Amino acid sequence: TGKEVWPKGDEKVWKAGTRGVDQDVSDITKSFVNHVQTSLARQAYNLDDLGAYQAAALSVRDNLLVNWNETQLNYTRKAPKRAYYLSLEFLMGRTLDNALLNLGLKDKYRKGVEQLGFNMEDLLEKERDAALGNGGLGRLAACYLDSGASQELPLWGYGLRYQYGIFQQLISPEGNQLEAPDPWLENQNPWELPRLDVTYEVRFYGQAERSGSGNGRAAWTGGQEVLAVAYDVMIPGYKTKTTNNLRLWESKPKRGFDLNSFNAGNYEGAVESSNSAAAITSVLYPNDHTTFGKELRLKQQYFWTAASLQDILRRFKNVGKPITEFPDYAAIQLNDTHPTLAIPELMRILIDEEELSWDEAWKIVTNTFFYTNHTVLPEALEKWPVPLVEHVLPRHMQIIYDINLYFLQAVEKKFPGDRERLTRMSLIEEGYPKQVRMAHLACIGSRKVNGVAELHSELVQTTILKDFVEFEGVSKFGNVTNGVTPRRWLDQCNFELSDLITKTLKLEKNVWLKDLTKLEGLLPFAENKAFRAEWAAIKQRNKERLARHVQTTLGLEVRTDAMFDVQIKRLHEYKRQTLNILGVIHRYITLKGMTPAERKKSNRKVVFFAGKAAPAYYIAKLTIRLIVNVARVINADPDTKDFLQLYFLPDYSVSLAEVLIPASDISQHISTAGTEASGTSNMKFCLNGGLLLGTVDGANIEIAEEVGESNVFFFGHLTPAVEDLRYQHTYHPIPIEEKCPALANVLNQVSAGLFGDGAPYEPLLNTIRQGDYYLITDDFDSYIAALAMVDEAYLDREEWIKKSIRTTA
Ligand code: 6GP
Repeated sequence: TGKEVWPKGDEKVWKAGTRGVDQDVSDITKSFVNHVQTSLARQAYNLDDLGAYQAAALSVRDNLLVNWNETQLNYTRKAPKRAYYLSLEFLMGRTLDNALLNLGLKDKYRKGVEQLGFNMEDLLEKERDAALGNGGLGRLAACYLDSGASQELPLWGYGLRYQYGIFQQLISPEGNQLEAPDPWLENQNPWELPRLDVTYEVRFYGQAERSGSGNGRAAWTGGQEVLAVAYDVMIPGYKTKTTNNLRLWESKPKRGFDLNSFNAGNYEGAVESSNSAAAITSVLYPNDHTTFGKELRLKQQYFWTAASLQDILRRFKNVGKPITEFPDYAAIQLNDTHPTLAIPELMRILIDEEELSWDEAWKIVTNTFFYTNHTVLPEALEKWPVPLVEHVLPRHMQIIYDINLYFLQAVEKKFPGDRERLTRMSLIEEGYPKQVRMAHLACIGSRKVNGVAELHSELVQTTILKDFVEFEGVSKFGNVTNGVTPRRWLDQCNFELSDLITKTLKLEKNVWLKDLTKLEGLLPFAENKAFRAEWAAIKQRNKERLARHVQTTLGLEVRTDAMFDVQIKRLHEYKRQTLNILGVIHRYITLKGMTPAERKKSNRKVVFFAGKAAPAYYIAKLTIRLIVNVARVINADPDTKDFLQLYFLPDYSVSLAEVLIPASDISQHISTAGTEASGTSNMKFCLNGGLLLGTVDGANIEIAEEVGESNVFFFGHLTPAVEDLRYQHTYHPIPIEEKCPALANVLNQVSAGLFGDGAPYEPLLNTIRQGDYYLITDDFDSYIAALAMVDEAYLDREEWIKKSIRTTA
């Protein structure tokens, strides 16, 4: 291809001018000072911690860029098959600390900034989280990027550069969640690189005219055209030069300004189109597990998939291969159904622009895409009203109808006369309005479909996609259990434990941090008393760090001579924070009924909650309110406050998780069986020596297989029982006083005003008293019994520490 020929000027001069990665402290201080003076236009006199953080970040970024450039050049030269992860969410958290650890430059930077009069920990605290995600799905995407780079795989992420990430959560004096915008780009973002030269046009609305010649082609014209501009975020691998890319798109008007309207004296009209283009990437939708069918969200999905595909195709074309070989050079992973429009969009490009036949195009498409499902909850399965799709994306609606036609013909051929099956499997759900079922489209347009833990993948195959397994064969469907990056979730957030592990295993840190099976080497040390003491001392210091954090952020005093019990995740009825808080109330009532002598014998406990509720999720918000008000009463009660404390930590984030997880003795993963696809924080807690209290659900099951059931506290009904129990609730309800007196008492105390006026909580309490879809009445007694087992186990501290070590191992 002639690519090896040096393209410009004298190669030697270029090479001599190429900056290496900083190696010693004096390089670091030089580049830091240089950024203070030339990038920030400041000096020692007016440099605060935020400015110093920015200078440090810019200097680290220079290092990342050196590696990034080399990695990308290498990919371009070698033209390997590349993987693309399309995700509407990337919950990255902070970058500086992670980048320093991955580059192996943390100690040197610490020394460097100290010489310049700063403290590294203070600078790290100045960084705002990049919170372009809601929860599990978005954090998983971030972990995959870290691991992809660390494993030196040619993996790029594609997402949106939202102006506002997930809202900031505030808690009002009454205990209500309030939402404030998250202006995370306010202080500039040193981790991104605007690529103003990488832009693509994306069309919306307009008309689609079929060519009429029977070749299936159409012309899509008119409507609105907006511009996608690339912003690149460097993703460093751990202890490797490989630095991958996360490309985020920002929307911009194609023409800043409509000159015709302006000349006609319509200034407002002239700016309007520019506003509506910019609005596309203005905000992350804060809903987790629900879809609302909003036009702007549909536009986000199309904008992002259309820009990403153009970019991927341009890169492929540079390789110079025929389009039929596209699947040999690109694999595109769909993170849930959000990017499913990529399927009809690639069909459109291949048919209308590349002029392939339908069959050729479909063959390419179905060898390119891979679909990951993240939930079987019906309210989370995306559906788009046909009239809306027709309006916003007229050509895509035609293509979806065509895909559906050929698909249903094939189904009819295999199952002749089975009308019900056709109705169930159709891409279009009948009704007013008709809706496009995105999971069906993602499934038939992909080469493989996976769930995210064994049980969940099984449920995908036996419930929501059962008909598709019967039609396409089971080999297309599989399981890929989630994982987490041990770099952030152990080495970075729990450096003392990480150092102890390194010392104990007698391995280089980078060896076990890239191969976690090595942790098994810790097992024999569970029997070593001195090792246990070190292990426990680290847990204790992590508790004190968390307590300091609560003290400085909320001004509250947390006891550190207690068991720390943690539940941190999005607020959702299926995750059953309600079960947890009702359990806390039960414990409180029990403690109140004890004599002081009896109380003294009981286990001290501090319970932490954190998590955001979708702004329109009324019941979830009531749960927060209940937690906050129970905390107020319990923490102030002189009878019990030494034995039970409760905290709701506002504004849960990746950074907060990094402080909470290492401090936990026990964490709760207590979803109704069959509802939590996997969970990933359960893995993080275990990695940090925290034990699990959970239901037999999601990845809890596989974790228990690894750590041994004796080290996990399981309770509750199993998945196969759930349907029957719900049936009984509806058709043979048993009064709660009879079925579960302990729970009835707890609910009545809340109603009666033990935690302030009970009336506001009635709608929440009634979800349990009537219907009880998430089976709180069925699982409460076994939950309380499991909590008692946890208490008992914790009283034997040496045995508990053994469990903790075994869990990590
Ligand atoms: C979540 C699942 O609820 C969680 O169990 C899983 O660990 C995580 O995805 C990663 O796979 N799902 C979502 O966050 C979501 O929005 C549509 O699903």
